Amino acid sequence: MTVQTVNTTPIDGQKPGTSGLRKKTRVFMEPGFLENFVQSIFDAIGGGQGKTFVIGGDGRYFNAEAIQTILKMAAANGAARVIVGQGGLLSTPAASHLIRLNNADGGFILSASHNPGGLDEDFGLKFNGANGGPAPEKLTDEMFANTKSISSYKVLEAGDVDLGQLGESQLGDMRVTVVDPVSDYEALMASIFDFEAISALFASGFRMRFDAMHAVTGPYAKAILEGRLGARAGSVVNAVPLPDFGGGHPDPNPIWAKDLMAEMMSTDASDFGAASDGDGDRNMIVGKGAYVTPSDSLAVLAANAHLVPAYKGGLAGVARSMPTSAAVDRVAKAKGLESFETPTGWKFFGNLLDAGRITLCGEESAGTGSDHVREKDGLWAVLMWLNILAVRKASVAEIMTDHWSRFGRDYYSRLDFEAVPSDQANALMSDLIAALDALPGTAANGQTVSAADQFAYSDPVDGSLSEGQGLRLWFESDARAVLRLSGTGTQGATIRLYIETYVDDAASLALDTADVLAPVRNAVFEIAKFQHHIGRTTPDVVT
Ligand code: VG1
Ligand code: CO
Repeated sequence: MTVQTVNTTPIDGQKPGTSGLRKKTRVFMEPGFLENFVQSIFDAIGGGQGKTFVIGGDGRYFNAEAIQTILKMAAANGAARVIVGQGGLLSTPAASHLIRLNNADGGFILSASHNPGGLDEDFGLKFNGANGGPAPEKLTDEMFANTKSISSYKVLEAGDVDLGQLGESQLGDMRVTVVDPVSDYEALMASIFDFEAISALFASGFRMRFDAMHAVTGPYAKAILEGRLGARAGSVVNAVPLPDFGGGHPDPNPIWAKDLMAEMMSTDASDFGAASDGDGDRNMIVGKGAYVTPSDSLAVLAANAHLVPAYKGGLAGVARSMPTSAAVDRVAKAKGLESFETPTGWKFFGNLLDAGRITLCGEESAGTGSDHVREKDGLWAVLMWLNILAVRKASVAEIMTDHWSRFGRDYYSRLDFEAVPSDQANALMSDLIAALDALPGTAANGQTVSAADQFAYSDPVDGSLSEGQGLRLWFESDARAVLRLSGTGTQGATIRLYIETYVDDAASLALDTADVLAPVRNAVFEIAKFQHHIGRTTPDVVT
């Protein structure tokens, strides 16, 4: 087996976005594309010599082939050892855990997360560091710079590694360990939660439906919920990971998890419903007739965390991404906890978690997590809810009503405008940025802007500054709107508009969200000139 140095030319790599690099699968499959990006990663982290890496993905189309390439490149770059999930599978949180558990130097996670998979859909690759978390911006900037100047990559000329077989093998001088993707993760979950209480809940007849959306969480949910905790057989649906996720979007929200929503809103609903995304880091929580917004879910978990063994000593602090509603801030205030507002993307929570400043964190996009790993963790969030339900012996709807009556309610919604021509989306944003300073005092649709800014974040741990992280508009009516462009799409631009408003009078806690938010929504359409710039005000997805 010889190491080959292959000459190559720079790729049109684009900057890794919110979560790694995402492209159409066919682009990743172009000769040299994946190789260029992987070599750019090795070069950015100071090479692979003597290092240990974790590798796995969400099982989407091209997963297995890409892993073989990365293995051969890791060997050629001098890596000492690689730990791979059997069949090439690892959920993002499980990969994060394996990096930490094995003191690895980092990991390659192959996923485009909630984006659809298949030859004509999306593929993605992200690199996580030794703390188990997504590479910080400084490192992704370096990777990007390397993709533009790269002239060669290294690869070992060798046959494929058998990823179906558990155990050890050699690839050149590199040791390859194929591990069960679930077992270490399951042990971690058992160390956090009261599995006895959750088992007793299921034994009492409690019914749940977990929709794995044909993505990577299936094997984890089957093993833990049905196998270990005794949820009745068939509780986990769409449990077998498929290369195209069965043709759907593995995005756990009421739009893409329609079947689950339909069941949970029906008369024969289970007691508890949940779903996860492509790579297993997101979660959707829904009770009988009661959908829980991710922002509210984070707040409820923060308020009830002390009921879960791993958090019974209390929380160090909490954090949310900027577009996430202020619901968790209210809990933090009541509990006297420090709370942080970070830019979108899990990489911004890493320093706060590492420094012990926060224990729980989350995003409006259905990502919730804690300091047990350095990624958001879908199944962990589901187990948090189950543990809390088991202790409180109340329904999801009762828990929500109780929460709002204590803290008030932050009505919340996100509107996505997808596949907008990039020049139009950019013009909408840049026009609004140019008008930002003059906005306070402006009225539209009966709503008056009280303040407006562009979010910038200065990391409290290392002082690094991240600018241009979204536009914020506050209204005199106690509402807030946020606009930003997605960093995970692969087609044109996606404009995300986030709207929230706070109420705390008892009579207003059970209103229709769309009705409550309509005045502000329409005001934003006017102020940001949606019709003029993109020719529409109807979003593709509302969550
Ligand atoms: C989206 C979400 C963001 C999340 C990111 C990665 O990013 O809004 O909250 O961290 O996806 O999640 P964007 O830039 O498209 O808004 V995952 O589960 O897709 O890795
Ligand atoms: Co994901």
